[in-house]
Order: sequence, then structure tokens, then C-alpha cells
Amino acid sequence: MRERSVRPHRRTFRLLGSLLLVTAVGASLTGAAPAREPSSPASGPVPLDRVIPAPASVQPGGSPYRITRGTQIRVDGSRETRTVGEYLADVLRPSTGYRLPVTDHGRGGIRLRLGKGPFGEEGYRLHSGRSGVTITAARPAGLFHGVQTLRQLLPAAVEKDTVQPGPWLVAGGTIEDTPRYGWRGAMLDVSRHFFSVGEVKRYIDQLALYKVNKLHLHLSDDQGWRIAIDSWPRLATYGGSTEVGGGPGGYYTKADYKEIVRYAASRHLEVVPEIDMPGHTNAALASYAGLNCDGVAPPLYTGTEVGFSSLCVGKEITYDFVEDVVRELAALTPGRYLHIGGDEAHSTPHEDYVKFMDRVQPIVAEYGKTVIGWHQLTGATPAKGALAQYWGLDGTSAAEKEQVAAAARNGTGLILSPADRAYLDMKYDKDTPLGLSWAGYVEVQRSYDWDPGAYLPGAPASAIRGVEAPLWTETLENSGHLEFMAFPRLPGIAELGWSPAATHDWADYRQRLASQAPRWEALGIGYYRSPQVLWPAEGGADAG
Ligand code: TNX
Repeated sequence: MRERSVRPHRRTFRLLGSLLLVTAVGASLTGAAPAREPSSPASGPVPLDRVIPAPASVQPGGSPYRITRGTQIRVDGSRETRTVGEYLADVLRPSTGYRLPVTDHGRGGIRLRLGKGPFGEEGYRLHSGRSGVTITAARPAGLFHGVQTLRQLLPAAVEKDTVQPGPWLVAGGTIEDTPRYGWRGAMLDVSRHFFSVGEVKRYIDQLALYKVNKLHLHLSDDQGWRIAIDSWPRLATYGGSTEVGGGPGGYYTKADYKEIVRYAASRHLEVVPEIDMPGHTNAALASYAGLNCDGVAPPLYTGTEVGFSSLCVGKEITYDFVEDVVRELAALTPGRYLHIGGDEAHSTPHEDYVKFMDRVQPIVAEYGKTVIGWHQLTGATPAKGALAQYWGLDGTSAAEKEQVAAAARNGTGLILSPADRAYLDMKYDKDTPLGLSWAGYVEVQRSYDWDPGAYLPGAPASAIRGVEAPLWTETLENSGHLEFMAFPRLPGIAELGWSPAATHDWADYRQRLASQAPRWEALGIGYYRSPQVLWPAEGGADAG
């Protein structure tokens, strides 16, 4: 069966959406560029530079290409190129109503080809002119990212699932594009609330739109264990049986999980599984009494406190447990990384924390994976090659920042997820009906306006592997909730990960962001209409 884009999983959350939407009218804009109508004019194609993430280089010029009933999607002989071609066809067919055959014959049309060039693993060149659009890349991931750019160059109505009038013009010119960072991640917490395979796939499709290439799944926490482990079956069947607020929770069978991994790979995202330890482990401790130092299993937990649970560092069974879990999870993971958490271990004495990390990191290596930990790992001894995920904020102490920076100078790579910038679960402002505010309110400009390369004092730019936007779900229960928090901030974090620092410009970005709104509406994505952005009138995609 063929995969489709966001569309088939569409559910609208119109009711929630309209309750939450904040009107832009009369908003006061600080440092804002003069207002201009951001939606694409009905008369002409979308300008080549109105893409998120901003491409590395854009040379507009020449005639536009028009997709017609006769357009073919031309691929070279490789199976991988054909797969990207089929994906593109699935995006374009419902709204254009055209056949758009994927073929290795013919001339003109939309051409996808693998070829030599300065593209790296993920870069591409897109050339558009009267006779066709050609996307060239060294690797299939580059073709796939080029296809996402092509989507944004077409009118927003291309994202609809019913036939639209067009015309389907792509502006003339050339885009050459490669990412600034190899790590452009999004984290989804499926522990505090459980999200079905379908909900995760829907989010994957949304991430792919903005060239995000890592899906970090937070698979265990105090409130729920979400992945079946054959050697410790109660982790999932009991430890996964609830969630914040006392709902039914759930877990992924191994088949479910493989399906998520496969689907993510089809969108060129690598899944990074996280088992959080030694803290954040109440669900495991509740499932097996023997894991507790006192041999007594605590009850399941459905609240939102953190920092009260710990694995028993002095007991051998702890390491049998860790090894079994790591072995089974590594076997499900084609990617290189395994995230072992390590944050907020407030109930684990420091020496125990260090001892635990010293024993657990080699287990991850033994099963062929590279360790990632939250930045508290830098308070122990990060293994060679390990990455630390920084989630501090402006107010984090200089000593803690320096601990992370020193590790970075010592060779530990950093993924930047500053909580007061990149946390998608922070409220936008005091009136945001969902989310938390412990790191402050994070409006769209604050979320976008920072430079990962120069963010952490004392950390060499070369240590920065990229950025990641975590979405914690204490208050989030369904796809509508996820989307309201992720949109519009997620595209900004994705741009920080992809685009050269030289393209960074809030005044320009907010206009490009505004022109995404009709696309989100066409895809059924409910978003927060931040007063910092001059959004087009709702329903704008109908005009396109
Ligand atoms: C901090 S960030 C946490 C999570 C919470 C989150 C809520 C981190 C590594 N730990 O346990 O869910 O804040 O924003």
C-alpha cells in the first residue's frame, strides 16, 4: 500500500481551533516590519524565497513552470528515487486531479535525479523553468527535502484533498540548499499522555514538511512505560496502563514500533528512542517490586510532579533490567542513537548517579549504539562520542552552563533544546489554554530569535550538532493539542537547524511564516494565531 502525506490522517480540530485562535487584529508589534499581505497573490506563483526553512541560496529568474494534465514525474532508474517520486505524486494528485505518472521515460515535467554536486547527505538543487522542474541531489534524502521545497512553491491549495482549480505554477529560478546542522530534531513525550501510531505518523508528516530529520520518542517516564519489552512484559502491560490524569494510557507493541520506525524512515526521519533513567522511572518501579531498593512496588502515578523516583543503583537486578531493555530496544532501532535520559534525577544521590552512568553507558555501546543524555549527563563522565542535550534556559546558573560547555570542549557533541526557546510545551503567553510555564512564556519571536552556533558561552561552534524541539505532554492529550503548541513554533526551530545563520531575520521570517498558514489550514492543522505575525485571513487557501 502506498504511503500518503499528512492528508489521510487528517482530523480537524475546528472546534478547539476556533476556541483557541487569537486574533491578530490590533496587535501591537515590536520591531515589526511594515505590514504587507503575505499570502501568495492569486495572479503569480509563490516567490522562490518564500520557503521555510530559508534555503541557503535562491536565484529567481526565468519563466515559471506550470504543472498540467500532461505533466509526468520523471525519475532515474533507482528504486529510492522512484519512492520519492511516488511520494510527490501522492501529494499532488488529489488537489490537481492530474494523473502525474511516475516514469523513467519522456522529457520535461518534474524530474528527480541523483547526481554529483555539493549536496552532501541532505542537500539538493531545484531548478524551475518553462520546460520543467528538476530536483538534483546526491542522496534520496536530498531529493525528499527538495520535494518539500517544491510543495511550498505551489499554491497552498495543493495541500487539499479535493480537486482545486489551480493554476499550478512554480516560479522560475534556482535554489541550492544544504543544511547547517545534521541534527534537526523533534521530541514527542508519549509517556505523560500516550499517542497512537496514527497520531505519531501524523506528527511525522508535519515534521517532514520542515525538513526535520530526527524523531526523538520519550518512551518512558513516571506516568507510563510505552514500549513492549519481552523479557520484562509488565513494563508495558502494567507500567503502560495509565497516564497523566488517570486515562487508559497504552503502549506500542514491537510491531507498532517497527511501523513507526518504517514510516519515519519513509519521510527520511531517524527515530531516536529514549528510556529515561535513573530518575523518571516510577512506571518501571511500579511494575517490578524487585527493582526497588526496599523491594516494595510503588503505585502507578498519574500526576505531574518530577524528580521523585529512582532506579536502585546498588542492586544488580537494575543492570540486568537496563541490559535487557537496551538490547531489545537496540534491536528495534536502525538508527545510531539511544537516549538514556538522565535528567532531574533528584532522588538519586550524585555519587550514585555517576556510578549508574558509568555502568550504563558501556551497555549502550555493547549493543552498538551511541549514547545521548540530557545535559545532566555532563555531571558524570559522558562516554566517548556521546551527545548531550542541553535544556537549560537564560536563568540556568553559570556553573551549570560551564559544565556543559566544558564537556563540549572535551568532545561531547551538543544538541540544543533551550527550554525558554525550543520547548514547544511552554505557553505562548498567560492566556494560552494548554502547556506549562516553568521556563516562562515563549512567543514565536522568542522561539525563533537566537543563534544555535553562538548560544552557549564557552561551547565551541564545532560541538553544536544541531537543535531539537521537545514537546512534553503533561497537558496535551491529542493531535489537536500537539499542533496548537507546535504551530507556529516548530517551523522556526526547524529553520534554526537548517538555514545558514546569514539568512536569520525575524522581519523576513514572520512574513514567510504567515504564508504557511493557508497550508496548515489546507492540511487541517490547527495553529496558534500569534499576534506577532500578520496572518492572512482564514480560509486563504481557497483562493489559491
Ligand atoms: C522538564 S526537560 C523535564 C520533563 C518535563 C518538562 C516539562 C527534561 C529533560 N525534563 O520531565 O516534562 O520539563 O516542560
